[in-house]
Amino acid sequence: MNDVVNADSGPMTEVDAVVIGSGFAGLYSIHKLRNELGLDVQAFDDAADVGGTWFWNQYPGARSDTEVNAYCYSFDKDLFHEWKWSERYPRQHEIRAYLQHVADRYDLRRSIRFNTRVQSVTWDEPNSRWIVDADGEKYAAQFVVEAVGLLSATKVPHFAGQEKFKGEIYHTARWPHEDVDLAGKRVGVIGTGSSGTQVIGEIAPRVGEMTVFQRTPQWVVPAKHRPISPGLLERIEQDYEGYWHDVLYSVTAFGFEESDVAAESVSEEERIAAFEKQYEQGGGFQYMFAAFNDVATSRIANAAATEVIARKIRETVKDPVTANLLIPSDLYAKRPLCCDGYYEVYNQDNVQLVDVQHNPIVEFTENGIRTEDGHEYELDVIVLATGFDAVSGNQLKIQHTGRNGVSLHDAWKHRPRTHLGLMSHGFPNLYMIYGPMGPFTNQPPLHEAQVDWVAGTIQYVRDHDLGSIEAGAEAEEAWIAESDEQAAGTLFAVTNSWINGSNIPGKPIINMFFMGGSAAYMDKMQHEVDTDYQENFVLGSPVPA
Ligand code: NA7
Repeated sequence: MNDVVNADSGPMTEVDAVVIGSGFAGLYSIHKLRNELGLDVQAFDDAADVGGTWFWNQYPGARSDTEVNAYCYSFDKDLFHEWKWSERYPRQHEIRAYLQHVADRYDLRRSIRFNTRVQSVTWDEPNSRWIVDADGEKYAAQFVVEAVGLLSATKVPHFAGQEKFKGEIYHTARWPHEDVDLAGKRVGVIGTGSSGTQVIGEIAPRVGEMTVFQRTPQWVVPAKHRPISPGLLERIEQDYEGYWHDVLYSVTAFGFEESDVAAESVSEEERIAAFEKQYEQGGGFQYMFAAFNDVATSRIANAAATEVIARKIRETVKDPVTANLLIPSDLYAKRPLCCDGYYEVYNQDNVQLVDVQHNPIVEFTENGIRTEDGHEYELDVIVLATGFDAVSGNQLKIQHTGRNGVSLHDAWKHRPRTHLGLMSHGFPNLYMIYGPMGPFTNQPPLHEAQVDWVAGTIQYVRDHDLGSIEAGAEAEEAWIAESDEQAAGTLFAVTNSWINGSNIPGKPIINMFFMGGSAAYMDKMQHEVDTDYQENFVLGSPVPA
């Protein structure tokens, strides 16, 4: 790390690479670039510690709904062996402790400046490097790796009169780190996605009264939490390489066996029986991808999947009016949810469900929430489980100025644009881990695969003294076209959710993922390596001496 004074830009620190974020992807990026490639790396995180999404989402009930054998790092077998997970779906504090352990084990903290937000990154064309403004301090780096999180930019709707409310308001993704005492209180929850269902299920037994303000119900299957299957992690260690290869060369990279049978190809009775069985085994992605392979693409398969869940809701929820309100009218094509005991909550005497789709919230009052029918719900605490400006949200919070002074806001005015979900034309040497049009999969294994790919390109640029690598304009166009075509064949494209940006008013409603599956995505990345990046990238000129 060198401190230098640049005539144009003032004092700044020179490093080889800047990493933004210290969640799963950021930590591995620091390790890979610094400990393996030997680069001088400076990382930033606006949180007070490592963890990324698992630092911020401290709300009661927060946990992963990916089975833990695929929700961890694979790059070091010793790490896999030594960390002892306690549950099939680990809770937030356990995942955060794991990431803290990783930071310590690989001595990563010394490269991270916490409580520091990167405000802008500006391409310095003559010197083939980025000028990074981190809360006013300047850094110059040839490479920037943005590991800023797919679901990190919180969506906090502003309700009329919000400032009048005398109680406490918490967003699930900005939950205080100190204990929030909810015992005996009147709690209102707005939002019934993953975060909402988890928080509702967790706090219902201890609050005084709970009012759930539901705009759109979602299909929820049980998680069936249980200890990790005995011997599973040991069996994985016996064929460690083979296991992780199979995870990556699957469709979803979730580490469970995906079905290769189409629901459309079997009888209705067989369909229903398979979904019943899967429901009993638990798990949202399993329900969508392990029973059949066409739930996300075939309306027939989708209808059979929801028929079973709807019946379970009716069987579980005693009040038929409440049960009906909980049954979605749309397709099963949002991010699939799982939560134990969710529907059972509505049988508790202290829980009421308010349908704010037909009776919208009009304002927050001093004492609670008023709906259109004039009713005022008196509350002590309001929980906003209202989600995220997903996928592109965090990237766009950073002011990027790329080649020829073009901003990322302008380049992405009509839609986010990338090649491989990793690099955007006009922004050389700038990598976005899990950026827009990246793979629609379980994240940690793909984070590692993407960071390995990034490290490969950095090594290539340095070995060949190229200065820069940039996604080609045509390659970007082709990637967007291919991603859109694949997404158009799925039901995610016609269902409102953060997956297509429709949860944010004013955001372009557009495909934001590569839905061709993890294996196909891995092949795409490998193709670039095999062709020496000559086909789809612009390789820059040597760095001036
Ligand atoms: P989601 O899945 O985007 O859910 C947000 C919820 O909040 C959803 O039920 C929304 O209803 C509701 N919402 C949002 N704004 C409002 C307003 N203004 N009024 C009423 N209700 C509102 O976010 P999560 O945090 O649960 O999960 C996001 C991902 O994080 C999840 O999929 C995992 O991958 C981890 P709507 O559907 O918009 O009617």
